[in-house]
Parts: sequence; structure tokens; C-alpha cells
Amino acid sequence: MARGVLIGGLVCLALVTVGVVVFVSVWFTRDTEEPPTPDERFYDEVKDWERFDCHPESGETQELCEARGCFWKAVDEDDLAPRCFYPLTFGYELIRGTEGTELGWSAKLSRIEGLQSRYGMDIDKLHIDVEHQTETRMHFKIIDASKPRFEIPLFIDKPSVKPVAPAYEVAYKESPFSLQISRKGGPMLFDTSFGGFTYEDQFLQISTKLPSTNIYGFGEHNHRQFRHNLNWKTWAMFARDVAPVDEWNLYGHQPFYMCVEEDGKAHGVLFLNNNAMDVVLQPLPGLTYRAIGGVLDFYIFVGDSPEHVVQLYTEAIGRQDIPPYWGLGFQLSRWNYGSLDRVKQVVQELKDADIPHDVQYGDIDYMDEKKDFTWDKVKFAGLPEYVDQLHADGMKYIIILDGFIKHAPGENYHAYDRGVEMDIFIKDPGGVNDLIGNVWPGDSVYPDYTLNKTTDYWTQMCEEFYQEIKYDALWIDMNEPSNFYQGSIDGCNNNRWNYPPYYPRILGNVIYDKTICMDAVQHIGSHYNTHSLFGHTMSISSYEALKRMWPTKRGVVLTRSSFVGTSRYAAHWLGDNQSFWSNMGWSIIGMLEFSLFGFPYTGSDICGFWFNTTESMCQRWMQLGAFYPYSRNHNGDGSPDQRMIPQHPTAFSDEMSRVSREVLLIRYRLLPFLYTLMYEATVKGSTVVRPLMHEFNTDAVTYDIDRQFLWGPSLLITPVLEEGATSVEGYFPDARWYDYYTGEELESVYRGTTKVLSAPMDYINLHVRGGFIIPTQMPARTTVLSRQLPMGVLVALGDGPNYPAMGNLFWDDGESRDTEKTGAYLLIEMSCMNSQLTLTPVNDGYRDADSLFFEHIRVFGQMSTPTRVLVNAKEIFAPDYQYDANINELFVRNQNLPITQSHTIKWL
Ligand code: MIG
Repeated sequence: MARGVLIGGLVCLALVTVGVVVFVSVWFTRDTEEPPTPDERFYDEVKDWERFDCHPESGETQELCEARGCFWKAVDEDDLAPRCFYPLTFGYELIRGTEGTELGWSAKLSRIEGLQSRYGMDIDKLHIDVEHQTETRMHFKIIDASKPRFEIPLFIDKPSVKPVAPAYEVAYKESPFSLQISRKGGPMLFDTSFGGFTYEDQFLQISTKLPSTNIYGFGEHNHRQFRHNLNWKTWAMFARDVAPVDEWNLYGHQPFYMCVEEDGKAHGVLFLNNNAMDVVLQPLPGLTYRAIGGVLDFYIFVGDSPEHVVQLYTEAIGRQDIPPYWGLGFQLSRWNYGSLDRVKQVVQELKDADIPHDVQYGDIDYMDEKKDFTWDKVKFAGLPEYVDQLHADGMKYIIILDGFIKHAPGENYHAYDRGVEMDIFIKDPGGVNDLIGNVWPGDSVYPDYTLNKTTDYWTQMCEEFYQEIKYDALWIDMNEPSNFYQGSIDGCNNNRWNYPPYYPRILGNVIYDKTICMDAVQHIGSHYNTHSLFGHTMSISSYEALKRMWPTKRGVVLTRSSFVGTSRYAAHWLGDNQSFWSNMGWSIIGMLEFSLFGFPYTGSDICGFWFNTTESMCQRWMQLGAFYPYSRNHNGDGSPDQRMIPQHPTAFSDEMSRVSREVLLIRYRLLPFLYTLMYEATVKGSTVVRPLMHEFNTDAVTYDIDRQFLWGPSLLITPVLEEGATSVEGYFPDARWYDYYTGEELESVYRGTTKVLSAPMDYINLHVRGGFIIPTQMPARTTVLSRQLPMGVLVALGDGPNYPAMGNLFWDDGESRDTEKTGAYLLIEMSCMNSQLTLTPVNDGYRDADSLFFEHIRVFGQMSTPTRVLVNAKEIFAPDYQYDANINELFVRNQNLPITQSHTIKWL
């Protein structure tokens, strides 16, 4: 009976009355002689996990479900599968065949006749373009065949000729239309012949089956596990100012996922769309996108491995500049130090305790009444001179800028007056007046960073402010954009943009909650269509401003809100976390995800932002944070009568200071390695913070590891993330592993197993992977000082018979722009095999490196006692070398080997 009703509903036009539906259904069910249609069979045989949700909104009933032309069928009590789900016959059909294009083919699609409409906004004729862009990148885009819709102005470069041997194959089915993209000789990667393909003006939906359950990515969220839970989870995306506490949508909008296939190969999928959207994951495994605008624009990256996928993805969307060397130093910040005197005191405390410290911050309290491009001349009297003094001491000062300007007519506030003069602010829905919101300085207006002249405005403001305070980088905040009014000072209009018919699972009861009205007017489109691009475009303007100001010197922009490709312009920190133990683990997942999104320079607020930390938590967090690529301890403010306790490293005990100093000294010792990884991220798109599965992609155990991470291919970090713990479990994939501190090799029985490691309070477990070479340098209190000091080489021998190891060192002045392009750098290839280490400069374009030398070489895993050691063919003797048979370490020291020259170190 049920089947009959449903088929009836499907066959009839929306106009038919319930009576007719019943009549038709009766007619169908009676006719049991006819073989069942595919849809009938699907209805009878469908497994719960094969259902694609046709009524995600709450309050679904059979009637509402069937009014959408969908099937209704009960589920077991605790089953999260939908009761209302799509039939197979839904969507569009291909008409008039396909037409060849330069890179593939195009076709016209027509909506299948007789289907019910969900919102009455269906676009009946579509145009699809399928492109084989490169051997490893496939693109398809589905647009309205008759008129343009909003498209993101993000340009992904493509060749003009088809690749000869693509790694993928594309097929399609005509009716209902669907695409099948498979790995050549491998699994189906993307198959849209599921779910309810829909293309309405404000509701675009497409589903795919997935080739495995190893799905990573989508952001920005506070995911509790790196590998996604596919048990009917919905993740919403839409830039939002909210703390990363629950699983709601956060600051950035990152519609990219990676799937690791059964054999360890991997592919990535970008849905290039910034409208508010849901992604639904289900156990089929499958997923559904539901976006409320834009177009269906997909890029599929078919890689050999997870690491390769990130390289392919960043090749398309762009890669970050190498950060300045000082940007890898330790950074300190807090919201509301209260006065410059307090800042000075804290900086002095760290200096007295000899704790590495490269960068100090000014949060909004340095400003005059929280206004961009002003500073508080009372509480921060002497700030310009102090910044000069920091510079003289080898340190940097980063200022915050918010993404709005105080609405201050007649107040002589230059940034406002100039903005009005240049007419660069976002307009209210009428299109004439500036939209007024309310943020830190009170009523505020929002620069429209999608306008070219806003970059001129922003540059002028930054430049003028630089005349006053010689800041070194920009930290841009509140750029979701945030608004303490709902929409605007006048609220928002009641229309389909502010109240879209489909409301994704985003936080807030209205779409303009904590932001501006969706019908606000921006240069490239309504705010509805550009919302999640605000932080991205502000990053571009800020990046350009610094570039114009300092054409030869590197700038840094740190942004809270991000989109696809933002990392070309800005780095991202993980936002307003909390001083709870749980947040330490979440920060690792956040970093791994932003690595995947192409942001190598990330980290979260060390010791937590909201709430009070404890000393032991902060100590553990300083240990973990010493391995964030972006390593900043940043504290929140609190309420006026209850400010959060200070959490800088000297704010607790001498022991805490000692532990912080020592772990930061390890970081600084490893900076040449971290910097080299940053160079590789820029030129190859490699990850810096790297999930274990990127290196061991055929070891399925690594697919779930998100409480340990690697730096590049070779340094394994296993932090303690639990209160009171003095041991920690670590997984060691099948390789040789050495204790970083002692050089001792992990017993081979632990290869490919989990080991409980001892982890006293003052200690973080670090292991070096055999087969790799890591460059080091004596640490110091700042990178200006450390960059002058002797260097070292750490060789971790791989497996026999040749015991190979390799690595490299990238070195330049640490602050000129684009050295990787101009050639003004030194690149050394380091390789070791059969007891011989060679260091070979392969690019020798940085003369100042002539004054640096390698002072020592540590070789881990040397199993036999060497009888002779030769450095550049000259024999050396103890104490210039030492061999420790207990730990199999050869230690060569007291050397003076200029790093710009070739060297050979041999032991027999
Ligand atoms: O609503 O500038 O994420 O790092 O300290 C808070 C004050 C505004 C949010 C940033 C945080 C910063 C704070 N800002």
C-alpha cells in the first residue's frame, strides 16, 4: 500500500488533489502483475544507510514528505536514517547529447517533467561543463543555462589543452542525469546518481557516494575527531563569530574534503561555493551538499597519497608566502594588558627569565576607544618609542585591526572620514547609505573589501598608521564580519534573502545573526552571496597594503575568517578557544585540518583564551604549543571585576618558567628545520604539521590518529593532553624511531604498535624517524640572535642494508620577499648512505650564509663502532668525535664547516 501511495505521488503533477493521489495509488497497488519499476524496487529494498534525506528540517510528516515527491518509510527507534528520502528518479535529464569542448564536454540539462518543486524556484534548464584540467584535476560546473548567477571571483588557472593521460575517467548517465568520476583502474570516486539533485535559486543539492569511510576536512568547525564520523552528521558552513566550543559553524568557510581510499591513495574534492550550506555525511558512505545559492562548481584532485592531494589542491588555489623567520619565534599576546607599563613589565619578565620571545602583540586595548588606526595616548603613552625599543632588542610588534570602522560623522575620525570620502563602505539594502552595525567602538560601518579602491583606502590607512607606530605585521579580527546588532541598526528586511526558504544548520535563529543583513549591498554582489568572503577579501586588502608599504620586505597577515585560497594572503589561528584540557587535543585536529586546507602556518591560543588556565595545563600547553607552527600564547580579557589570570610563561612558578624556556629552546633549535618545511610548503604545497597518515598512507591505523602529529616527514610529537597524566600513548608506524633527546632507538618490537611513553611534567615526547636528516641551530632568546649561531645536523639512519637518510636546509635572510623566486637563498641537500654523509649546496644565492657553519653532526642508529671518522677526507680524533655504543650514536663536534660549501663526513 505504502509503495502505491508513493509512486502515485511521484507520477502525478503537484496539482493533483489528495483524492486523486489515493485513487492512483489504489490503481497501482492493484496492478501487482507488472514488474516493479526501479523506484518501486528501491523503496522495497532500500537499506537505511542508502536513504538520502528529503526532509532535513524538523517536523517532517509523511504528507510533507510526499508533497516533495519523496518516499516515506519508518526506521528503527535509534536509527538516525531519515524516514523521508529521495526516489531514484529525481533531478534532471540530459537533452541533445554532449558537445566537445577544449578540455572536455558540455551539455544541457532539463528538469525531469512532473516532479514536485520544493520551493518553487527551480531552474529548469541547466548547462554543465566538464573539464579535464590536468592529469590529476577534474572540474565540473553546473550553471543556469539562461542567465548568470553569482560566482566567486576566485581564479583557478588551467591549461588550454587536455591532459594526455588523466588519472581519472568521467562517465555520465542521461536520465536522471548523473556524473561518475572514477580513478583510472581504481574505485569510483564521485558518483552523483544518489539523492535528490536539485537546482533551485536558493537551494542547490547534490549527493555522492564515497569510496571509503576515511573522510577528512570541511571547515571551519571544532571537529572532535580528525576522521569524520559518518553516522548521519551534518556540518554547516557559513563564516561566523563564535567561540569554537561546540560543533557549530565557525569563522571560516572551507568546503573541501579529502578521502583516503582503501589502498591508501587519496583524492580531494572542492565545492567552490561560499553560500551558507550543509554537508551531510551518512554511513553509505555518502555525502550531500545543500547550498542556498551560487552555482555547483566542483574540483576533484586525484592524488597518489594524502600528501599529494594537498599539493594538488594548493597548486590550484594558491600557496602561502614563506613566513618571515621571526614569525616562527615564540609570540605573546593578551587582550587587555591594561597599559603599556604592564606590557613592558611582562616582556621584561620573559627577558629576565631568558625565555625565547620574538613577537609581542597589541590587541584592541592599544587603540583609542577601540578604533582602528588610532592608539591610546594615555594608557599606551610612549607606544611608538617602545616599539622602536623592541626592534632594537631584536623583537617585533604585531597590531590588531578589526574589519570595521567606527561610524563617527563629525568626530574628526580620519579613518571614517576618508572612507566616506572614498565611498568604500558596504551599503544598506537601499544601496545608497552605509549599513550601520555595532561592534567594539560602538556603531560601525564595514569597508567593502570586494571593491578595488578599498585596498587603496586600506593601504593609505595602514601606511599613515605606520608613520606613527612601526608595527611588523597585521592581525585582522572580527571579519566574519561580526556585528553586535542583528543585521543592522535598523534590523533587516523581511525578504527571501534574510529569511531564505531553506535554512542550513548554521548557528543562530536567523541567517543575519551576529552579522550584517543578507541584502546589504557589496560591489560584487549582495552580502547573501559574499558573506563568507569578507575575511578572505579583507586578507587580500591587508596583504596588498603590506606589499605596497614594504615592496621588498615580507609582511604577515593573520586572519580569523578564511575561505578557499586565503592562505595566499594570510595565515590563520584557531580563534577563541578555552582554557580547558579538551581544547589542547582539539587544537591538533584544527591544525591538521588547516594543513589540509592549505594553511601551513597555524596554531591555537596557547594556554587557552577564555577562562582561567591552571599552571599544569598551561605548562602542558606550552609544550604542545612549542610545536604549533604559529606559536602564540594569547589570553582573553574576562569581565571588568574578574579579569582572567595572567598566563604568560613567567606568570606562575620558576619551574613553569624553566619548562617553558627549555621547550622553546628546543623549538628554536629546530627552527632551521621548521623554516625549511615552510619553504617546501610554498614551493611544493607540502604540509608542515602533517598527519601520520600522510607518511604512512597504507597503514590504516594512522587514519584515526589525531593526538600526535609530525613536523614534515620526520619529527613525531606526542604531547600529553590529559590532566595529571605522566605517561602518554603513542603510535609508531613501521619505521625506525629515535628518541630526540637521547638518540636511543625505539625497540623494534614497537614498530607498528602503540607504546606507553613516560612523560613527566617537564617533558614532551619527541621522536625522529629513521631515514631523515634534520638541520638545527643553537637557540637563543630571539631569532635575530639565534640566526647567527652555529648549526648542526641530526642524521637518523634508516633501515639497512644502506641505512639511508635524507633531508635539506633552506636558508635566506628570513625577511626579503619571494626569495624562492629571486634565487636569493641557500639550499643544501643532505644525504647519507653507507656511512657517508654529504652536504651539498644546490642553490647558493645568499652570501650572508657564508658566515655560518656546521659545528656538529649527530648520527642516530649507527649500530657498529666506527674505527675512523673522516671529515672532508681528513681524519678526526676523539674528542672531536665520540661514539656511544649504548645508544648507537656517533657524535662529531668542534667542527667549523661553512654551510655554503660541500662537505663529506665518512665513518668506517
Ligand atoms: O570578540 O580583540 O579572536 O583573539 O583577543 C573578541 C579582542 C574580539 C577576538 C579575537 C581575540 C581577541 C579579541 N577578539
